[in-house]
Amino acid sequence: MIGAAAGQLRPAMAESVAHGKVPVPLQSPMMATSERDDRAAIKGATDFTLRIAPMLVELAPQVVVSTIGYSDKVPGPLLRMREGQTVTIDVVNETDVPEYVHWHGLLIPSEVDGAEEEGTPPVPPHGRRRYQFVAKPAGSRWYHSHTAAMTDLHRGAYTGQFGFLMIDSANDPGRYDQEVFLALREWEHYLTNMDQDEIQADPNDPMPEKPASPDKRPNGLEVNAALYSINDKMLGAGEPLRVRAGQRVLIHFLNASASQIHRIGLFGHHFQVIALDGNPVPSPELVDVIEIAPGERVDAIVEMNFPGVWILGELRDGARQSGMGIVVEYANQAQPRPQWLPPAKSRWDYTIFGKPAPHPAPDETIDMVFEKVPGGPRRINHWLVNGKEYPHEREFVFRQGGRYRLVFHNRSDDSHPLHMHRHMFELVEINGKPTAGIMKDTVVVPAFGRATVDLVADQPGLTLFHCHIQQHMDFGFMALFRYA
Ligand SMILES: [Cu+2]
Repeated sequence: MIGAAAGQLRPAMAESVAHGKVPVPLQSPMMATSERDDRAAIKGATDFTLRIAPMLVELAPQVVVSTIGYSDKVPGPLLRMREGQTVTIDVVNETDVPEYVHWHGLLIPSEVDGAEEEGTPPVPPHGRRRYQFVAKPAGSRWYHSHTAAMTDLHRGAYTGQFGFLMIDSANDPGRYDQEVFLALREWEHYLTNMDQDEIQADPNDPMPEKPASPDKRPNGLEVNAALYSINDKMLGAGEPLRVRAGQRVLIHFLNASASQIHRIGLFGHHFQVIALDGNPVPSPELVDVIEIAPGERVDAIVEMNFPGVWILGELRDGARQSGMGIVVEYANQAQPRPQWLPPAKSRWDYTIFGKPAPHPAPDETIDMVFEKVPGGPRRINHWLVNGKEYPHEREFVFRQGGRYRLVFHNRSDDSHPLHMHRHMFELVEINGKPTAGIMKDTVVVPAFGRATVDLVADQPGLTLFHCHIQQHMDFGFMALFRYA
C-alpha cells in the first residue's frame, strides 16, 4: 500500500545529507518574531537553528514522499558540538501544530529535554522556542520529534523530524579514515492486521516471562511501511559509500524508525562495535550483523578488506528490496552490479560487548511489568505498565542519589525498545545472562523476555520512560518517574 505522495513525479530535490560528509548546519534567515515567541529566543547568539516545515523527500527517481522535516533535510542537519559546551538551538515551527524536539541520550534538565510529559514547553505552531543546555555526555546522540501521533501516521516519529547530534569528546583517538552517518528509516506507514514481516522471536530464546497459557485474543492493528531508506535514499538511488581497500570506516548507525527493529549486514565484512547508544563498550567485539531498534545507536568500525561492490543492507529481503540498503563501492572496481549475500547467521547479543563484573547492591529494586491488551481485528492494541496505561500517579519515584535496579518484565509477544529520558542505565542481565559496563539509554527487552538495568538517580526532575515504538508509546506504554 503506497501513500498518495509516493510515485509522484517531481524534480530532484536540491540536497541530501551526503554519506561521509558533515553537513553544515543552516544558519536561519532573519525571522519575523511573533507574540508566541519564547522571550529568550530574542536575545543572544544561536549555535544552530532548526526549521520545522513540510518538505518533499526524493527517496529515488520518481519516488517522492511528502513529510515534515528539519530545515529541509532528512536526516536534519548534523548538530556537532563539544562535550561541556553550552549549546543554544533555536527551533522555528512553521507547521500548524505544537512540536517538541527531544535531545535523545543527553543528560539535560526536564525543561529543555523536549517531552511534554516532563513539562518542557512546546514550540508553538508558527512560533519559535530556544533550547539551551550543556552538551553531555560525549558520543552519538540524536534529536527527534516527541509529539504523540496516535492514529495520525504523519506526525511524531512517522515524519522526517530526526537528525544526528554528535557530542565530540576532547580525547577521541580518531582511529578511522572515514566517518559515515547512516539513519535507518521507513516511509509511507499504514495500519494493518496482516502479520508483519518483522523479526520473529527465536523459539530457542529463554522467554522467562512467557505465560503458561497463551493469550488467544486477536491482535490489533499495527504499523507497517511501504518504503524504506538509509538516510533519504532507497537502495541504489543515492551516492554509494566509496571506500578504498584497507580503510577503516566508522559508521554511526541510528535507527530512526517509528516501529521496526532492523538487522544490517555487509557480506565479507565485520562490524567492530565500539559504542552502543553513543557510549563506548568494554569489549569492542566483531559481529557480522548489527541489530538496532528504534531509538538505538550503534557505532561500528568496518575494515574494508574485501574489495568489490556490495550492498550494506537489511537482512530481510522485503525491507532491503523496498529500499533499506546502500551500495559500498571499492575504488577501481569493474564489477557493475552490487552484490548482496546474507551474512553468516549471527545472533545479536548485547552482553558480548560487556565485561564480567559485580554490580553494587541497589538501594531499591523496581519491577516493571509490560502487558498487551490486544485490540482485536479493527482496533489498536493498548499497553499496560504495572497493570495501567499511562498516566501513573506516584508509582515510580526516585530519591536523588539513590541506586535503582529496574527489572523489565515483558509479558508480550513483541520486543520493545525501552527508553529512559535524561539518564543512562547499565545493563545487568538480559534473559538471565549477566553483563556489566554497557551504558545505554534504550534497551530491547525481547518478546516474553526480561532485562535488568541499574541506574543512579542523579538527574532531578520529571523523567519519561517509554517504549520507543511510536504506536506503543501513544497507546499506554509510558511512565513518568518523579524525584521525591
Ligand atoms: Cu513497544
